[in-house]
Amino acid sequence: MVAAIRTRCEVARWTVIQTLLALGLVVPTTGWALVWLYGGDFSRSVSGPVSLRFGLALAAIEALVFAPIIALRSGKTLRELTLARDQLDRLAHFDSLTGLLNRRGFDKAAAGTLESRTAPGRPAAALMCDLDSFKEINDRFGHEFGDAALRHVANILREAAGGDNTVLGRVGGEEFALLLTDIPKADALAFAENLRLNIAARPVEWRGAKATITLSVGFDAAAFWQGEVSPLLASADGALYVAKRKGRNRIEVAQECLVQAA
Ligand code: GH3
Ligand code: MG
Ligand code: MG
Repeated sequence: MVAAIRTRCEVARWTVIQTLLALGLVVPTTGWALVWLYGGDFSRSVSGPVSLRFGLALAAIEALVFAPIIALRSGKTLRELTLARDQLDRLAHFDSLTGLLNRRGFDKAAAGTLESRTAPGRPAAALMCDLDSFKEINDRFGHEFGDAALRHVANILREAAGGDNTVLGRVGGEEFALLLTDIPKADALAFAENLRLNIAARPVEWRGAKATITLSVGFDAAAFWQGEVSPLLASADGALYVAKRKGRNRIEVAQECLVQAA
């Protein structure tokens, strides 16, 4: 954000400079054009055609000097604006701690994936994952260890989720969401179970401390999903609460009645 504001100040500064340069080009040229037009009074010492040639030569020199400067500065300004826009876009859609999509980025990517893949209706599954008793991890090992644990879990999820058919995001403090498309329900469930076991089997190690992290998962799948992703995610979220209630470190599959294709 600070960089974006700095870029805006820079753009304003260079807009002023460019305007002055452009004026530097236009004003003398206009002046010489006037000398040429009303020659007699202004140019007693130079005749009409001489003042014209002189004016044109001056304009050409100014154009040769200033045009590349203006063009270079405009190119730089455009590059800076593009960079600032990309940076803002990144901040809006990605989580800075883990590098995963944030909630907004996840929703956008999930909607795009479903739109491009579902017609006329393809299998899709949603996983809502929440780290178990994470407050205790923070309380016991410190917030920085907690951050390292979040990065660690994010890396395991990222490894597992590689591929065009999966959208992964950190959608809350210690909550992650996955959308799997074009995958049968049984395979998606096996994927989720594998993920849960993998995270439990790979403890976080950071600055001499070590802790095992476990994950509760709410799962929902539809054989032919059409429409928005939010009902599928909401249904998986409902199942997540059941997984917590039933003791954590487990996967809970949403009840069939909650699986509704739009
Ligand atoms: P449960 O098993 O019911 O999910 O228990 P929990 O302790 O994981 O859940 P709770 O909602 O009580 O606490 C979530 C904790 O996650 C509290 C909060 O400080 C921590 N947390 C959220 N975001 C971050 C973060 O970015 N870094 C760190 N270190 N901790 C975070
Ligand atoms: Mg939790
Ligand atoms: Mg939570």
